[in-house]
Amino acid sequence: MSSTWNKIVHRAVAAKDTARDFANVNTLKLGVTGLSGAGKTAFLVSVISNLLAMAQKKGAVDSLPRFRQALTDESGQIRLLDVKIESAGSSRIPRFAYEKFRGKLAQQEEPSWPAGTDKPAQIVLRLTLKPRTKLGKLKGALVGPRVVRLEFFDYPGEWLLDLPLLEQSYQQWSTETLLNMKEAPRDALSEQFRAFLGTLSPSAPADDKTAEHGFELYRDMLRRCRRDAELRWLQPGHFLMPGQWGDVPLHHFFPWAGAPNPFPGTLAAQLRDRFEAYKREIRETFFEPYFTAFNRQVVLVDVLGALFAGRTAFEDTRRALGRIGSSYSKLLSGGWLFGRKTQHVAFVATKSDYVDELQRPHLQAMLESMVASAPGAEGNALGRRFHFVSSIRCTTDANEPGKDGVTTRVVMGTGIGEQHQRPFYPGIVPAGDVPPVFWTKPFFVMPQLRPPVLQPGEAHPIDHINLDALLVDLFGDAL
Ligand SMILES: Nc1nc2c(ncn2[C@@H]2O[C@H](COP(=O)(O)OP(=O)(O)OP(=O)(O)O)[C@@H](O)[C@H]2O)c(=O)[nH]1
Ligand SMILES: [Mg+2]
Repeated sequence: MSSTWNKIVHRAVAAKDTARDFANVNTLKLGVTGLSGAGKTAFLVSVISNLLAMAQKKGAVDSLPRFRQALTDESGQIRLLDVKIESAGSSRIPRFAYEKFRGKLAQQEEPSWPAGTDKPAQIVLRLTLKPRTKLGKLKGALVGPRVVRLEFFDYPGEWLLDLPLLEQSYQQWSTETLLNMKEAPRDALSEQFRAFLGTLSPSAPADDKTAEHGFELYRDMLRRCRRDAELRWLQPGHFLMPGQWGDVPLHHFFPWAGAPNPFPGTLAAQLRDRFEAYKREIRETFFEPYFTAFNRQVVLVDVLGALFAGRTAFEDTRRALGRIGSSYSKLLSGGWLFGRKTQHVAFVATKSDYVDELQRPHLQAMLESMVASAPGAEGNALGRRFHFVSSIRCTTDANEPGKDGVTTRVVMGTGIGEQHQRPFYPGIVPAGDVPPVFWTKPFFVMPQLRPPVLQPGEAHPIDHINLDALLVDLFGDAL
């Protein structure tokens, strides 16, 4: 897509939004982002199900009490009149398959979690509200009730890793990536790729086959880093999740610092040009049209998953988050990233139901220290907030009596494929920075848990932790 075409699309969308505003309809674009497996899809399913349930007053429990409180007026009446999923119209972005995902989670015999996301998807919730102010009431009398459209956007988590890459030149990216490859366990996992680099001459001519072969070796290394070592700082993101493009020549490059100032017609110039073309493509097809159009963003992080994957994997996730956090700081301050729309970003530790109530705030503290760990991320903290949640709560807290009379705090849950509930004791989660002593003991193995029994249908509450507080913080002010 050319940038002129992008501008035309942007203006058309903006004009549509202005016309809607006039008719008492406001649109809020919400980006649900996070590394792969962070819990984005589960989060969206739970948010939608709980909001629909709240509006339709389904379920004996009030599943979003703090959200309800935020929407209650002085006379004690709730201002939310209705929530509906809006028709997808003629959108060219696939509709988020909410009903399918929820249906599978609610299967009685064998409930199943959504599969990993491989392409972007969108869903729009239409909230009808009683006006908040006198002026709003007047406007309501003239042009109809107040409507807030919440546009949620879900996409493959791998793509978030391309955000910091946009800031780098091919030389900078290559130098940094190759330096990282010298550290364990990347050093062993990248042996074949590095041996290939050793065969290249700085003056080698441009050649499609060599570029493709190097790309394959590099991509296979990224896959092994993820599969065998659970590493997360794996760029470019589209190499692991190519999306609609599949395997195309645009991807056929790899990091190489062997010829810093290449002449035209050489392999090094070909790789550099493809890297720049890749940056242009992701900027124009993903970051500009979607990412930067968001008014609010939620960045979900599986802090516990990173912690229990061991020190190297944890440090790697921290590096990825720190770099992403620093890119977000620039985004929030209207820096290099195409102007400013995002008003705030909420960083959220997910799956907090794996630990008991006393430890959940530790996850938030750890996330804060992870995000602030990169150079540049600690400054400009404006607009960054932190939370812990569980979108779909699979456990209950309990006290487990020990043989010596000492009680241990546990969570009770059922592993996937198991029939009975049992206690899980993940140990103590450090609050904030992880001290070196933490890595000296064996880790808790985090099993995938069976989702709770859900009522079938699209508008029933789903048990969660803190989702209501997050929703208030994320868009309560805009309702
Ligand atoms: N116990 C528990 N597990 C959760 C929760 N949320 C997500 N999970 C687990 O985390 C896994 C990944 O969640 P997804 O929502 O698919 O993650 P994602 O961020 O969409 O991942 P990609 O689509 O691959 O980027 C799920 O299959 C569940 O096993 C939660 O609140 N509690
Ligand atoms: Mg997903």
